[in-house]
Amino acid sequence: MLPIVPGPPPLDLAPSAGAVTRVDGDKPLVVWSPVTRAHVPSAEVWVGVVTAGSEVPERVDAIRVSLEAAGHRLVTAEPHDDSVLRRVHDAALVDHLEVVHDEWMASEIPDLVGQRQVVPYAFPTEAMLGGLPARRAVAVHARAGQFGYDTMTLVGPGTWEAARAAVDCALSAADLVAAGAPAVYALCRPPGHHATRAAYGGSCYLNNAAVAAQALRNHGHRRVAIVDVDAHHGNGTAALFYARRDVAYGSVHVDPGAGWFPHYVGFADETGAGDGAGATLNLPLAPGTADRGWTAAVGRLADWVADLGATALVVSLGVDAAADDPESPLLVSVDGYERAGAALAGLGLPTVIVQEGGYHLPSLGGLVAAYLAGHGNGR
Ligand code: SP5
Ligand code: ZN
Repeated sequence: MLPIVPGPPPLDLAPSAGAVTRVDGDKPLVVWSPVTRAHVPSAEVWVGVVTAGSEVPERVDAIRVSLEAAGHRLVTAEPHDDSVLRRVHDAALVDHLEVVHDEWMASEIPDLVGQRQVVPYAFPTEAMLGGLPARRAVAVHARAGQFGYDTMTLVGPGTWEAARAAVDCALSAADLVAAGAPAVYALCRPPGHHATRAAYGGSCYLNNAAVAAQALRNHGHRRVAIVDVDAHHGNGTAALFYARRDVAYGSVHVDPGAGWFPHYVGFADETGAGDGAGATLNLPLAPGTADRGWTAAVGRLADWVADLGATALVVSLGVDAAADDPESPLLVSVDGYERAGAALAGLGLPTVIVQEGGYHLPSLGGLVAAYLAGHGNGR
């Protein structure tokens, strides 16, 4: 086991004097874990340039403080075994993430160039291989590119522990919903919806929402719908369930065809394959879309879920579609997020709400609180 790295001290984000601090049983329970703060991506390498990390541990503090002030009850995630996680992800990815930072630090790279976080540099794409069989790369700096699909998503000393703790948050929330809670919010971090079956990227390592959906299936729900309102298309979740009928995926996001991450997928004509034909719905929006267009799309997703006959819902709650967010050009307001919560609660389905993106620390907590206020505890 790697040592747990606690991450930087929490930001001082205490609610201002006079703020309402109460516990209200009608509000979704919050599951979190302090270990999710152990992942500290001080940098993201973007187009070859070292930029400041955006998916920082202070996100957890900002959300937690806002939800406590709004009267939500917080509980700590229970540890779970790997069975659901390994149903969702390839064993090779899970095993890689668990050991890669140790192997990196034991390699010549830290001494040679001073790089102490795992950053891939070569990628064994089909185009590179040209049909030749790929061997297991001996050098850890090469092997990093087999499992990491971009250079923005670094692995540091606490990344595995944090990502695994986020999975426990999602699994604990699914347990509580399966036991009868109408809606439970999992304060997952790092986020998950860009993680595919066998690769990590887009600031995501393990797919928390996919794990929650699979857990609800294992708890006996016949059909689970995932609604993804993060500003970006959740390519990992979409790919995991693209050919499955038992877990449907619907998403509203900034149009990848307008030049936005994940660039290659997330288009409206992707509707599922095989058994999953018709069980995917992508609603890409033009950059600059604000509340009217965005909430209309969320309403369409809700109608679509109602028609599917789903028995449970997972919401991938990214709040990076907000106007102040630095990572997306959508212009959604706090009121828009509250209305999204109300629209999805209107389905009346047992719901696990999983945190995805959202990077503007001053407004992050208020946006999550607004979504949960709109959602309430179902009906
Ligand atoms: C979960 C989630 O919201 N992931 C976002 C992944 C998209 N990131 C794309 C980043 C593009 C370049 N950002 C430049 C700022 C670097 N600090
Ligand atoms: Zn996002």
